[in-house]
Amino acid sequence: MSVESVSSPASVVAPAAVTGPAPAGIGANLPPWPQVDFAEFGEIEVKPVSRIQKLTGAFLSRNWLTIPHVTHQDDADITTLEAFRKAYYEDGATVKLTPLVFLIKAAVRALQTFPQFNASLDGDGKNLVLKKYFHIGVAVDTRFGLLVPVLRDCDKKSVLELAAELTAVSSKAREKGLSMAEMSGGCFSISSLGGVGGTGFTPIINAPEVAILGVTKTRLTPQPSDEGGVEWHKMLPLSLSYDHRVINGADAARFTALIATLLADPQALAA
Ligand code: CAO
Repeated sequence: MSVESVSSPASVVAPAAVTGPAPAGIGANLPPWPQVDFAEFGEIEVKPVSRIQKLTGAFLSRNWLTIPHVTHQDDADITTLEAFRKAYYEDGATVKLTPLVFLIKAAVRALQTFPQFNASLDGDGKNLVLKKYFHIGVAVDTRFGLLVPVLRDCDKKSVLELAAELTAVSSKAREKGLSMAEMSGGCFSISSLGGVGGTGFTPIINAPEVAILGVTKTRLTPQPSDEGGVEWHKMLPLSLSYDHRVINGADAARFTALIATLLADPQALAA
């Protein structure tokens, strides 16, 4: 699924990214959608598609059809990070601290190292706009549909500040929805299904961004120990979709590997 920003039902407006010309010819020669009388085959119920779903669906189709996506898969060893989180909770935590917040910090460092990931193609595709700010969108599953609040200046915020902001903004998204302002200006998005499940997926890029990181459920994996035996490590699957017009596969592999390396040292990310 895409994480294109859409607003709550009360305040939907078209974001700037969809006001440009539609790419010529794309989808023009496709056969018509099959018209089927499903009632012929059994009992059915018909429900209208919500305004948010229609908007999201349009963005999804545009992004999927117009961006040459590649999804790179990797794993991050978060055994130390999980021990760090456990110790944090045992110390009487007041703020909910999930792996996602460390991913935001790691993504910022990776964007600083690989500026072509913190970029957008301009309207006619002739220039790459490199951003010097680090605003990260986070996909939130709500009753309105998928909303993507943008956490601003993540390079300047601590792990705990980001954790508190993520909790507040995801609660707001679920209870009231979000304004376009709260969902605009993102540089890079993260879509975490870790609390739900899965071993990997293909997130659709949130145009005009050029990459998105998908995360699924941590799993225990046996690894050879230094003593020649086996030890169990907590591995976090990472799925990075990138726009192949802007990013090449080797850089995507380096970017994802750097995120994995950074996650292995949670103390440094929390500093
Ligand atoms: N592996 C295992 N457990 C994980 C995990 C992972 N990768 N990531 C989070 N968890 C755990 C959390 O630690 C938490 O456990 P506890 O309650 O015991 O602490 C539980 O799963 C639920 O986490 P959460 O979902 O409340 O918090 P989060 O920070 O991980 O995510 C949010 C917040 C808002 C991103 C998430 O709730 C959400 O909406 N995810 C769905 C996004 C989505 O739909 N993406 C698909 C879009 S298609 O591209």
